[in-house]
Amino acid sequence: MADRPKRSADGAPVGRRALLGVLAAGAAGLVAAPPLQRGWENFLGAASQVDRTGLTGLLPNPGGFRYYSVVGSVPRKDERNYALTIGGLVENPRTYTLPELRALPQTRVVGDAVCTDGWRVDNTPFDGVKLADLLDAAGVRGEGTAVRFTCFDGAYTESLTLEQARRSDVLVALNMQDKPITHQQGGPVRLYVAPMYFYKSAKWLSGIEVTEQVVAGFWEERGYPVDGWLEDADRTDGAA
Ligand SMILES: Nc1nc2c(c(=O)[nH]1)N[C@H]1C(S)=C(S)[C@@H](COP(=O)(O)O)O[C@H]1N2
Ligand SMILES: [Mo]
Repeated sequence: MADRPKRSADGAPVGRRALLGVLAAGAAGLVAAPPLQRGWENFLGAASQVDRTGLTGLLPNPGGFRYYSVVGSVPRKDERNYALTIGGLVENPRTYTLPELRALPQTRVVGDAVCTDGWRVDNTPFDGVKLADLLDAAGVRGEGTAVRFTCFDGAYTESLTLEQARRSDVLVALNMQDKPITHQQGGPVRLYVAPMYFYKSAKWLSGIEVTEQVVAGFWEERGYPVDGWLEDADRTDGAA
């Protein structure tokens, strides 16, 4: 992924160098006095407010993950207001609440989270509903060949071919590391596409739409491959 484009600044008011200094100072303070998780999230939120480029991905985060968002602030959703809509080229479009998703059969997938920026967190357990199960329940129509994902951050999108989406290691994930996925990590519901780079695993998932062809996602419009396979991935889904 050496030819990956730099995330371009879209009007960030602070120079990258100046911002890095501010962030480094903040990070140094955090080493001395680790804040409550909530405080850390607020700090990250404030950082991504001034920088919409994903630069906050450089910040270390508990557990080895980096916080990524392409927007400054993302609304919080929980069992009271979360909804996942499945539509497009399906026989039975519907909306699932969080309790409804939790009541469906849960599958565990243990895989790696690998960002194109060079960090990775190996052997991470995710639990949730197989995307294949939701697609089967919705009844994909004959014209459907791909799936488009939308997010309640209002900006991020992703996509998979229908064949990729039906793999046994692609989850609509509710838990990560045996805990409900936090807001910061894309909760209450994110996608987990185990065999691909982590940019495919859309956070804050709110929409699943079956489409006639692949629609390039947020980073894909900016040069990333739609087929974001990890080098060691089994592209034939041998587990299915
Ligand atoms: N909605 C949304 N999903 C997203 C992203 C994002 O910016 N917005 N970034 C992607 C990228 S590039 C990575 S590496 C992971 C980061 O997940 P994390 O913030 O839980 O570490 O989320 C992916 N999904
Ligand atoms: Mo990433």
